[in-house]
Amino acid sequence: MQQSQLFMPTLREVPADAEVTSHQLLLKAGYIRPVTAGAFAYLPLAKRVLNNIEAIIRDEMEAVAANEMLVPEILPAELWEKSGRYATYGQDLYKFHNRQDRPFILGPTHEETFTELLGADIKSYKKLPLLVYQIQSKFRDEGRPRFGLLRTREFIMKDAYSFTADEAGLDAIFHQMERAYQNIFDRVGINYRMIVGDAGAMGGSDSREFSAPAVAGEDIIAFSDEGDYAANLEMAQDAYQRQTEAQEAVAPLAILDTPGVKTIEALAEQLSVPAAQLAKTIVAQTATGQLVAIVTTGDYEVNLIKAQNFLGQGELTLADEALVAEKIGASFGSLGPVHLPEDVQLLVDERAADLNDFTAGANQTGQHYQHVNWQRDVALTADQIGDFRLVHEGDLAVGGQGHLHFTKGIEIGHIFKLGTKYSAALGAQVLDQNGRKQDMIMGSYGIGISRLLAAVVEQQADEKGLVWPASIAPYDVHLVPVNLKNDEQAALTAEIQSLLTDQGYDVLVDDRKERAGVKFADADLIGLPIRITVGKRAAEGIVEVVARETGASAETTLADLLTTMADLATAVS
Ligand code: 9G3
Repeated sequence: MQQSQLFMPTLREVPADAEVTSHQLLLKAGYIRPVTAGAFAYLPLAKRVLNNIEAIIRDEMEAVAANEMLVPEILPAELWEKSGRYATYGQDLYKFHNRQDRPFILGPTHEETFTELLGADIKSYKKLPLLVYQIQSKFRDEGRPRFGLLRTREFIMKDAYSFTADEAGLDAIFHQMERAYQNIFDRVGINYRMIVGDAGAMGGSDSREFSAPAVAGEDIIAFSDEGDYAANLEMAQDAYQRQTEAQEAVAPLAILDTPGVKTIEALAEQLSVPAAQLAKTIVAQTATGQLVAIVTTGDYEVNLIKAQNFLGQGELTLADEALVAEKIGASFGSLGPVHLPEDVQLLVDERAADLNDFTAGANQTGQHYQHVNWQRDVALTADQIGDFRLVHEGDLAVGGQGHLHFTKGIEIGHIFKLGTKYSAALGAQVLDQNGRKQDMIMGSYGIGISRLLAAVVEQQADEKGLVWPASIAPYDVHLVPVNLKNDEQAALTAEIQSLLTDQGYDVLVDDRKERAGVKFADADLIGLPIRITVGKRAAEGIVEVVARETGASAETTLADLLTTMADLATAVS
């Protein structure tokens, strides 16, 4: 491709509203342009990267016998009324009416569509298992689209759906898709962590989230520096071992006046004891208004998500101070597990359950109990004890392999075991081998393709611009003649272009009438993996080859060009 014919509008500066690297560089390098908030145009270079990512995905989907299809983006509201999701997905769901004033949505995901479609024609278990997928735009009316391609209102997704007659069939496909996703992300060249969903939810572990570590990520991921443990922060677990023997009271319960002490730090200060030896109590409430007191050691924060999953009574929210004062009779900072009102449920984190002779709020404002002993002072049973804490960086990872570190992560893929949630709602049933009707068992599998493109940039760009892995770069080689008016340079450039093209390389020739400095800066900005400069030494048949990622370079002749490129490329990988 001659660069003089390429639509690649680079910018000197980038708009101030571009906050993250990928947004800034993709704008600056002429890869994307905003059309409206949360919706971008993919210019030629970005489209080529998307094509390359999609080719890898198609190859891996083919390998697991997935059928590529394409279904409509405009979907009848009735379809989503059957699953109940028309009502539950509020403002994020694009809704509209057609010329007959009938209600439609723009598809944010397609479980219902594929379930209805396959359910209409698949009636026997003999036709299963089936795996279908599409690569298609999705529409979600995000309240705050931002960070360029990382959070948009229209984005490109590969979404796949599996249909099996039983759980075993789902488990087999789920495992195959897990491997296929690892292959895809490895081939794309993105650094990622796989997060196992909470096993408790539906028997076996019900999901895998693929997260790309990057400062622009919206999730916080806790991962171990040894082994492959990784989890979203709200689910992450450390390897705490409970003490076994019960603990005797050391001294009688004593009231301590703690006027104005509102925080653990202030209490630790007053008592000259570490926060780890104090009990911290927060009060939450369930959707039905039931109060739940949750106790952790003073050095840990309460993890409401873990408590919520433990109780399984829907969302838990922090109770407000007025309600707590009314129901428990004390303000925040003086709450504790001793003498709680009967109707307040008590959960105790296992680290706190192992405290003895400790200080806790007395449930009287400005007062604490000292020398608390669980056995003597609190009617605590084993089923009230669990893991209700947010882990710390440096904690031993659950399973004891390595220590936990935190990183921001970008969710680039997610696979789920769905069971019969959609097939039951939409009547997608097959006759099983005993002739009985059975809802098809489903799984769904997504990759955010446009987000993946941006995640690669977040991880691999440098101060000069984009740096593409060879597997997805828009072109393989940037061929940069310094001065095409010079006959030797023009001839050698043409020879190299035809040699490389014959070898199957995609070559971008910078034939523009620009100074060398501008050409080199633009080459660094758009980030092709290999640059070949044809300059003064063309007369001797010598060109310079530069690897974009490492900056490694070598001078070589036409005869050795392919070898030199290969050497530099392996040095890169
Ligand atoms: C909606 C809206 C936003 C949504 C969803 C539905 C996320 C929704 C989860 C999924 C699950 C899987 C198939 C591919 C893999 C992911 N945001 N999700 O269902 F109506 Cl507005 O999309 N879908």
